[in-house]
Amino acid sequence: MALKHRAWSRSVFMAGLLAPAMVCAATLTVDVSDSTGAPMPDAAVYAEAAGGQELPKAMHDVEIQQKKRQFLPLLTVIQVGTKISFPNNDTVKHHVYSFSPAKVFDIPLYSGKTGAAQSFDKIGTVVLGCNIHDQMIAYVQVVNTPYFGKTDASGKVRIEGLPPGKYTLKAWYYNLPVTAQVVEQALTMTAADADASFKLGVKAGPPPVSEGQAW
Ligand SMILES: [Cu+2]
Repeated sequence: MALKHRAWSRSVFMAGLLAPAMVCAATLTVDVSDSTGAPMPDAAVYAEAAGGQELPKAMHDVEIQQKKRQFLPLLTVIQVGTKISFPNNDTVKHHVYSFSPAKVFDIPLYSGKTGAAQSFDKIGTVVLGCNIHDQMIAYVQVVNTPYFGKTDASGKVRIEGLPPGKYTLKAWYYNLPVTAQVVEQALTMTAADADASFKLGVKAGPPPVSEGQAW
């Protein structure tokens, strides 16, 4: 009797745990293309709350490496409040900095794993540079939602676990004009998976070298 009772409570407990994820969260697949219709990799895509709903915090520490005198990856999307560290895998030293209003910081010349973690507490775009190597550039898009991703080589991104509700779906790309770098559309999620697409007004391509780092 005791055993049977325990099994029953356990299954009720498990159903309670599983139900919200199975019933209420859906996957959004977003396709981003450039002005010629070609797939656009390395675009940030994120869904912000538009119905006044509280979104969860799902922050994990992140790394931006330096390898062969490049930052890896080129684009990092994070939820506001996330920490990023900057391990240096090269034999040369790097001096990582940003002058962007969303995060001004400076890690003077260092080698090895000592690129101290920085906390990104403001929403916006952070452009990273290296004081020694002008060709080094990377972007951090700091967003106010846990529902984000970046497009792969085929211009696609899947955002999982979106609860039903109203959102503003945004796309950001480094080569869009600075004053219009975020493109947005309204999004209503139900319990069903959904698709969306963006066509951005520039051609997909590598970021500008050096002069793009000054802001
Ligand atoms: Cu460097």
